[in-house]
Amino acid sequence: MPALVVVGAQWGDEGKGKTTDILGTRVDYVVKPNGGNNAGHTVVVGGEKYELKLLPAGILSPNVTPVIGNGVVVNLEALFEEIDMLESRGADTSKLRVSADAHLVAPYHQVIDKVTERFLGKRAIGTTGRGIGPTYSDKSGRLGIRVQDLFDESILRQKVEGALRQKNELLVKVYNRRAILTDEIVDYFLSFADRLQPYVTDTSRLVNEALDRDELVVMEGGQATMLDVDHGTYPFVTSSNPTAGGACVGAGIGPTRIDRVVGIVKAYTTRVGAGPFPTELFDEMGEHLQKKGGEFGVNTGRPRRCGWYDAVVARYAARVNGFTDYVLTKLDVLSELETIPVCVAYDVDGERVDEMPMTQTGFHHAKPIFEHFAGWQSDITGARTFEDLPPNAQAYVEALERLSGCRISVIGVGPDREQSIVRH
Ligand code: 2SA
Ligand code: GDP
Ligand code: MG
Repeated sequence: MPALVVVGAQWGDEGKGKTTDILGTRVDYVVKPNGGNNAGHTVVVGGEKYELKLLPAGILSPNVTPVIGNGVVVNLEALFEEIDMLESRGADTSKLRVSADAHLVAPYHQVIDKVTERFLGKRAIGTTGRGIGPTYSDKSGRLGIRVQDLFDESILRQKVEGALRQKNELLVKVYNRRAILTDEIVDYFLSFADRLQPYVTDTSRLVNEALDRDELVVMEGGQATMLDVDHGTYPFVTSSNPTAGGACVGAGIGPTRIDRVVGIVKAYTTRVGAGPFPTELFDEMGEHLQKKGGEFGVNTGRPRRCGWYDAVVARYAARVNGFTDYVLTKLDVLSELETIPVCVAYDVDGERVDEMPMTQTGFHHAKPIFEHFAGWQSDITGARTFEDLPPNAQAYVEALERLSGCRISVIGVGPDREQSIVRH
């Protein structure tokens, strides 16, 4: 089997980390193609909880070579903090490979992220404050600093000088902050160079050669479809392409290499940060899902907004990613509810709409049209086959499958590696 892509089908935190971790036992390479330390994956292995931000969750499987692809933005402080945390808990991180082409998050990117949010006021995005957007802006604007620049001091200095000329204009004149000195930033980056060097690789070549040998490569997308800068709820998005096409760009492989595109979808919906969310709950039911599902950001600790499953979003995600399979997670969180509403279409200004509205205005006006499904009153965390699930839980899964544009191949019934039902 060649390459497989794992993509969030909603607004993130669907359980992508757990999914790559489960696959990990059979996988040779896990590549992170986009995002940075704005991500947050919780993986539970034998009752032990690991929280990963920058590193792909595949790092917890000893046979896996974890790869940070060219499409990632790397915060070096965060990288080594995470490596140290894993090493102190007995994990082996020596196989990690980092693309020489990946861009680096500089301290000024974090400052700009925070002040931009403040200046946006009511229109703030609710970013993680990790400098992700400004780093991707510099990448597109050709003012970025890349991993390879750490190994050529004269190039590094020229690039930092160029970037700071522009940043300091903004920081001093617009934001009334102090100017940042070139030496400060050059010294900051160089302080990581020796430690980083052994990990730095031509990762596109590495991954393509693994595929040539018929090894199994998983691309673990960060964030999610609805946070994609092209296909998400712009401007309330992250600044990369977490969709399947972005995984090719961010890993340096061609689309013909990809065999399966797996959408990870929660049995309900959550969102962190600002932006439209048609099925959002503002009552005790929302609080119930938040509490029972443990819906708090791994990275920032922010409470996640909660709502019902949105099949319009799922169908849209299936379309823009070309999903071959779904992994449906957190079905156990819905146990003991009497009825479970599912959004099957929207009412947009009095008109029924079955597909994602074309415009931002249309989506902001979308009101959910629900179908109601009967709940089940028993604990399902011990289920290991589809038949172990109570009939109403089976019917709920089958309804989601019918409504969401693709087969559901795996069902999550708890956070642990073992708590999964594999159907296909
Ligand atoms: P950014 O920081 O520029 O990427 O923020 C832009 C938007 O993208 C959202 N975003 C996320 N949404 C869900 N989960 C994310 N990761 C963490 C987690 C979040 C946390 O796994 O829990 O800990 O708060 C993530 N990363 C970015 C963000 O909320 C903005 O809406
Ligand atoms: P990611 O960003 O997509 O990797 O997801 P996160 O790790 O941020 O959030 C998903 C959370 O759900 C984590 O705390 C997981 O441990 C947990 N989780 C994943 N799958 C399941 C499941 O099937 N049931 C339950 N109860 N929790 C799950
Ligand atoms: Mg997460």
